[in-house]
Amino acid sequence: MPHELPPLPYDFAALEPHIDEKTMRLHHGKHHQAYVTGLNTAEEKLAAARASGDFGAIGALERAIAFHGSGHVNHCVFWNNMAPKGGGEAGGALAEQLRKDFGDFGKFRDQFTAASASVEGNGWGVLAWNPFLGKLYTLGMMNHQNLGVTGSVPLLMLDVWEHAYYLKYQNARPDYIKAFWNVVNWKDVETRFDKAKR
Ligand code: MN3
Repeated sequence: MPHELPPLPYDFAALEPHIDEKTMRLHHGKHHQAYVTGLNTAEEKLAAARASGDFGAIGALERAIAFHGSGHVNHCVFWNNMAPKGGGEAGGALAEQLRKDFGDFGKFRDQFTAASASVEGNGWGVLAWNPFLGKLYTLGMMNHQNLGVTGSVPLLMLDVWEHAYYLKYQNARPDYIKAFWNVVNWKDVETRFDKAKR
């Protein structure tokens, strides 16, 4: 079964004024769609390689699946990490874990902001839970697909590719990151943490 682009969980204009409608339309309909298409194409080629027994391109195909597959998954997490009337601070068990691993919510927010701002070129700011080490980590992730410590589960993801903010914020990535905190859907992040801990 081919992968499909899921609809946004809110209207394209719902995150205004923090994230503008035009950016959301292009980002979801063009960029995210391209990762879904790229993943399907690479999986078809890999199936053809299995059928023919010619695995000459397996390295390139697996890299394409890692890139497009991660692009698809990351955007699915990112859209749901945001909501109109979002913002504020984390609650529940996540709030407790953030205090344990970062000191307090403000220190976590500063570290996540710095990690997101520090990404060279395209990438993501990530808060991830590592069930093996029992700890939350932040990460400035390059492209779509390096997730730091093996086995980490992404909880909160901020797209810092220029396509995510350039129309409204131009080169001012720090302003976009600041605006992001107003639309974070903490209920969604808390639910992801609760599931990842189970
Ligand atoms: Mn993107």
